[in-house]
Amino acid sequence: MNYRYNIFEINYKKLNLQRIKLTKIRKDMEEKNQVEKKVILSGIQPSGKLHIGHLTGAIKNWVKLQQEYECFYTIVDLHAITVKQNPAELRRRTLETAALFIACGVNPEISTLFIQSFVPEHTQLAWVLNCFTGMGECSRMTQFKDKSAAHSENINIGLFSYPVLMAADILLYQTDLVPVGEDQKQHLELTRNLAQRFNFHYSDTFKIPEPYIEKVGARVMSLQEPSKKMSKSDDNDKATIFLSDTDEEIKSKIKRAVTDSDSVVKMSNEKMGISNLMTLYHIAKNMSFDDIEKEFAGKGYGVFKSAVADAVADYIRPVREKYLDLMNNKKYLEELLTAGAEKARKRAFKTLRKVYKKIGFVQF
Ligand code: ATP
Ligand code: LTN
Repeated sequence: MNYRYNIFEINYKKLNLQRIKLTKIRKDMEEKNQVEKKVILSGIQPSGKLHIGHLTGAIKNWVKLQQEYECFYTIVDLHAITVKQNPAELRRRTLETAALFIACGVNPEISTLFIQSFVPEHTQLAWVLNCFTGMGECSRMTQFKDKSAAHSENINIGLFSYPVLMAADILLYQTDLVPVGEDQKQHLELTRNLAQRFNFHYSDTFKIPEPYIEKVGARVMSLQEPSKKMSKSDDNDKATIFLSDTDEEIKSKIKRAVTDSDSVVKMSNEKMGISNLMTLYHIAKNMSFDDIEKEFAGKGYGVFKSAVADAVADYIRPVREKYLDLMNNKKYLEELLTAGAEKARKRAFKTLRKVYKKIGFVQF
């Protein structure tokens, strides 16, 4: 009896030791995986209300990728001030933007959510990168040309070096992938060039990031001028479906969307208005373009627009409801943004320190 009891005790101890060993191995592996997870960074300016283009062009992909990658999503308020902003509105929109990220499915427990101006390393690295960027490079940027035409009274140096600050946002985190809409491709190209230039001068310092641009939804067009991209700063409210719009507002905007004098529902470069509505329907219903063409063959634009209006209203409704809920809990938002910035700073500081050392700044 005694003997049996002893054997059992020895085995138990052994088992326990093994369990401790296994837990340690599992923990080590988890940590290793964490370190090895590829990094994503992306951002949106709090310069206006977010619209359906932000969801389909950027945030939808952020949500899709957040399990597989280590993600940093930022509200780029420093970028927003390159055009005139009302201070109270900027403050409010910054929180609204954070709430909308979460309402669209960004999980703050998995992804790091932060406000750009909370992390001073962004402007610090931007300054260094400014000294490696040619005037010609910035003047070629389409967004600079468009924005300086739209804000001719305020063509400031911040607007000019906007893409350099964006490069700093990305390079600070040793980012692998940048999910953005089609219009940001050129800025990404400049980011890659700057990283390669710096690495060439001073040895490997920055990861060279890749853009991640989905084909469908990467460029949602204005409902009123379908040759222009849908924009939060459009003067015409009817051109844009905001994520905070009510069902009635969404339906009315879609029913009034500019189309053409034809009546055939078909994807075509000559039918930008209809193609844009088909893209929205495709996203909201997850239906192929062929099936959409078949469903509406011979039915005319009236029936089609009504179906798009209902589908998009159904698609946006849960986002709006979650957003309104979050806006009633500002303390929660503020806390998670503060925690996000702390985490972001740890990573950003490591890169900035390396950069400062390489360019010859005295280190203490
Ligand atoms: P603005 O309209 O004020 O000039 P913006 O909306 O282009 O600004 P951001 O708010 O910073 O600029 O854009 C954030 C992200 O949303 C970017 O990845 C951008 O490519 C994407 N995005 C913006 N508009 C659209 C759109 N119409 N279709 C698809 N993606 C878009
Ligand atoms: N310029 C971007 C916003 C932006 C961004 C970034 C996007 C600023 N910094 C870093 C991706 C990564 C725009 O969409 N207008």
